[in-house]
Amino acid sequence: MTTASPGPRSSTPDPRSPAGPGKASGLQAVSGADVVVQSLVNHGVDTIFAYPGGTSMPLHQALTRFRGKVRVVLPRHEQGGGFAAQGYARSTGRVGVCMATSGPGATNLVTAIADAKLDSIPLLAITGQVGTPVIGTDAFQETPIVEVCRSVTKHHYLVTDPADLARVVREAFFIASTGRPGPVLIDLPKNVQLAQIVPDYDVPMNLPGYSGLSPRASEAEIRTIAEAIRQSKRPVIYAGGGVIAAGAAEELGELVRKTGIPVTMTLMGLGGFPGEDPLCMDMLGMHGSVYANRAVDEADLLLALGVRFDDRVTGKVSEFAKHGRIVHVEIDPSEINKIKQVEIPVVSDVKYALAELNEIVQPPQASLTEWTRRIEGWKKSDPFQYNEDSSDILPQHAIRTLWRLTQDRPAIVSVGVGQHQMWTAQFYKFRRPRTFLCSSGLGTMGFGLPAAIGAKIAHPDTLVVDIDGDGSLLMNVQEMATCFCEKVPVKVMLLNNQHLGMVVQWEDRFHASNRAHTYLGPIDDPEAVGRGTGIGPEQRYPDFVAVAAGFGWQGRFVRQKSELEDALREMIDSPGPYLLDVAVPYQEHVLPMIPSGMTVRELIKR
Ligand SMILES: Cc1ncc(C[n+]2csc(CCOP(=O)(O)OP(=O)(O)O)c2C)c(N)n1
Ligand SMILES: [Mg+2]
Repeated sequence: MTTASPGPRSSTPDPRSPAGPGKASGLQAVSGADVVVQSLVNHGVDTIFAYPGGTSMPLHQALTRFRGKVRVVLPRHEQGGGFAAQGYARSTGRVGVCMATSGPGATNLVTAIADAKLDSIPLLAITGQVGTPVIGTDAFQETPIVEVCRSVTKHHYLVTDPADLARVVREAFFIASTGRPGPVLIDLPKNVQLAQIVPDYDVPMNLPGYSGLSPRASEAEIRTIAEAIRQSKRPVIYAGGGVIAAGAAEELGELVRKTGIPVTMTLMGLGGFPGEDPLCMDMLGMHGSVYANRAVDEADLLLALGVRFDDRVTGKVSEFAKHGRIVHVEIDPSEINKIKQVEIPVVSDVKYALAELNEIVQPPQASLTEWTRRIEGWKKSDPFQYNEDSSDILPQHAIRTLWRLTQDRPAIVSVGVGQHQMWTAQFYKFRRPRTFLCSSGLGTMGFGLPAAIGAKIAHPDTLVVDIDGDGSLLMNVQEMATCFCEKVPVKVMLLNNQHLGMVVQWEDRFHASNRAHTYLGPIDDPEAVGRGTGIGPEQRYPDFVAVAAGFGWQGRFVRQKSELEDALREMIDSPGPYLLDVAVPYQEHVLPMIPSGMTVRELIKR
């Protein structure tokens, strides 16, 4: 990745004088589109996921002049491009960049933008727009995408003056990546892209009201946290995505080493603390562990680090962690007391706060032995479990096996949304930050495959596996073409239960198993109304291995437990993209479960 650039490749002498940030350009005029692409290069962008159309053609034409500097990946649907950019961003921490044309191209990006907003992912979305003279006339392929996305972006621009382009791109990177990260949209009318201007890449930003500086806990606040820890007898750390976004996993580990406080993580926090550490209590919340939920309930001190008290974590808010004091360290002041009133709110970059805390923190005065022994007891009596003797391949078993085979090598795992996602969170033990890519806040089916593409492009030497569901995979199945054509050898372990399993689980629990459009096979199959007697090989639909083959992938179907490990090894060792279609029963439920809005006392174990 370079920031200073020797300029676009061209056979004729190039009139431009490209500049890195801080360098002035020459006086030659270039197109607005070239200014945008040069600005991307100046900000270190090496990959962009972009699908062309009428109003973004000048940008694509400009991109061809930067071959060798910026890889342009052509997704097969803009949503796929948006999620691939997210996979790039989530696995690296850098800004992911996607681009689409106006109208349908732009609206196809909306879900990925909203998803990035809820999970605080640094994303730059660039859209073409109709020319400024016709904006507001319902011109061909016009949608007011800034208006559409206003409430799902961290910031957004409609650029009407080409002279603003370099500044806007600079601000967009700054806003997306500083403070609490998030998505920024830049909408670019075609005439602005075509305008000839003399660029100034050194132009200052103009962001009144946004410093981008991360707030820092005061000394007094750090002392208050240290004192709260010293006085606690039953402390628990509740760590979220903010720990990963801040790059604070090491500081968190040090805090735990110094104090012996057990840790539970949110879905976004997984990987922030090693899953196999004896003090790790895994995930908390609706499908979190019994031991984490009990520990939070009984804690006399909850250290909430980079979290937002999501309802999937808290259940009934008034009952959540009500027996103790709560410290909330959070970079975004708007999260403080938003859901849960806390005794010790600290607006701070988590990494800074933990580093300062580690300087002075002491272990709790009273020994934690009894507390950790109780937690050990809960772990023993109620671990995440499944029927290991089942003759079927249970999804939990498949995930455990994949984890066993990949645990000693760097690996990145993405997921779709549903039961397979929750089981992955429960049974794959993540060791490092940015190795679990999961649409958590928005819960978007179809995330897994494109996110894996972005991660694999950013980490070509790392094994990247999408653990997906059959419903979720179909939502962006077209991205298999991207993998093949763009030479991105991701692996898909498909936990294929022929159902929208998570919805089936809720039907079973709350609607007397009445099947309401949750079977993914033909409607005349008795399974569609819940009256089947099992799903034989001939009933399975679609034939995912054939679909994969059609896209040029290798693939294999497994239903025998004895075959699974061999098939997984084949998948891992295969050179190209590979889909392993694993037949799993749909009758399994993700447990434990705290039903929506309830408490640990209503926790369902089986
Ligand atoms: C885009 C989108 N539409 C609908 C939903 C609601 N939903 C949540 S989980 C789920 C079922 C997912 O099925 P599948 O991908 O097969 O995973 P499984 O639960 O079977 O493991 C549905 C429909 C969603 N999360 N996202
Ligand atoms: Mg399914």
